Amino acid sequence: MNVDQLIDGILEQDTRAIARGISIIENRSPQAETILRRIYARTGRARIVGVTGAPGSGKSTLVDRLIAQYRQADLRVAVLAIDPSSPFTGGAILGDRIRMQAHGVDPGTYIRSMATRGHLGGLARAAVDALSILDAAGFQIILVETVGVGQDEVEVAKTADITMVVLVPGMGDDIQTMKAGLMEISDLFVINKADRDGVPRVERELQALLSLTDRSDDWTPAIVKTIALESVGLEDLVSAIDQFFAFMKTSPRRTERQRERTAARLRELLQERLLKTALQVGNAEGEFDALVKRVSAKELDPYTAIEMLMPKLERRPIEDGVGKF
Ligand SMILES: Nc1nc2c(ncn2[C@@H]2O[C@H](COP(=O)(O)OP(=O)(O)OP(=O)(O)O)[C@@H](O)[C@H]2O)c(=O)[nH]1
Ligand SMILES: [Mg+2]
Repeated sequence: MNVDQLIDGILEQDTRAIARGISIIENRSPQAETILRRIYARTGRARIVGVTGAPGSGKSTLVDRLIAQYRQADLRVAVLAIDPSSPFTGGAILGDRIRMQAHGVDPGTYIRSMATRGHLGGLARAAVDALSILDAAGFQIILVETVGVGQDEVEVAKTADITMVVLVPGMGDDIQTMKAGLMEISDLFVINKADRDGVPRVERELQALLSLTDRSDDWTPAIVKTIALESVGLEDLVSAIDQFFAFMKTSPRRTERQRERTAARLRELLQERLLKTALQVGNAEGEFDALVKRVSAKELDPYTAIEMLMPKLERRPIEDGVGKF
């Protein structure tokens, strides 16, 4: 499969091409950029639903049940599961595969795991690019499962159109310590394992916390109770997701949110590109490495080292395509 065939395959919703495309992105192979450039115009139609929450809160079970709901409505659904790397949950990956297998042969669903480790350019970057592939491939719903612990995961959640946070009864004071960052990006809360004791308490604490959170778009995050294992509350969850999209459609914040995301993405790409160029230019004669040695040996402080490198970067002529920075 050459790049043209691969891109055509992705746009024609061919599972093998989609899988290849995502692998190319994961490995940051040279074709990655070509693919991403060429499919960009075809993205922006999918509803990207981020599912985050503590390890074991039932995210995968919920995702699995959501697939069933959306398939019933005849929507094509993709899942991007960002594997938890924590040693407590590392073993869940196999379980996830088995549980989600029920949909494995359905061409209207596509499920993909991405490893948290070993991504050049960061996990968030690889995940966002993989989302573009799934979006261009015409999946109407893309569910992204992340464990709400690390910065990378919060970054991924930020790229979703809607982020739901899965909580469970008995979290006790954990809700109070829930990352402020996570609170801000949560559009919807799910209290899963509602078959357990302590639902009213989590709900109360959540409401108290919500009353303190000020959202610029005036959306009031819904709280939905589910028993994922028994598919209880799933219709409510789907309709809460729909309501959010309906709200966003008319919200003046929508364009703004879109622009913020685009700006963040461009900034990230720019940063990556400038750093790469700077290191190439700055180290053409081994200057960067020499400075590293001197700073490590405490002969020089890092701030002075950078000041010593800057003139070299600034002298770089514009003609060779890089310009001044
Ligand atoms: N009692 C009860 N158990 C549930 C419910 N939903 C999920 N579980 C169980 O909770 C455990 C964890 O579920 P997962 O879906 O793997 O949770 P997860 O959040 O994806 O976990 P990680 O990916 O490891 O972070 C499993 O044993 C599920 O069977 C529920 O509604 N009630
Ligand atoms: Mg899981």
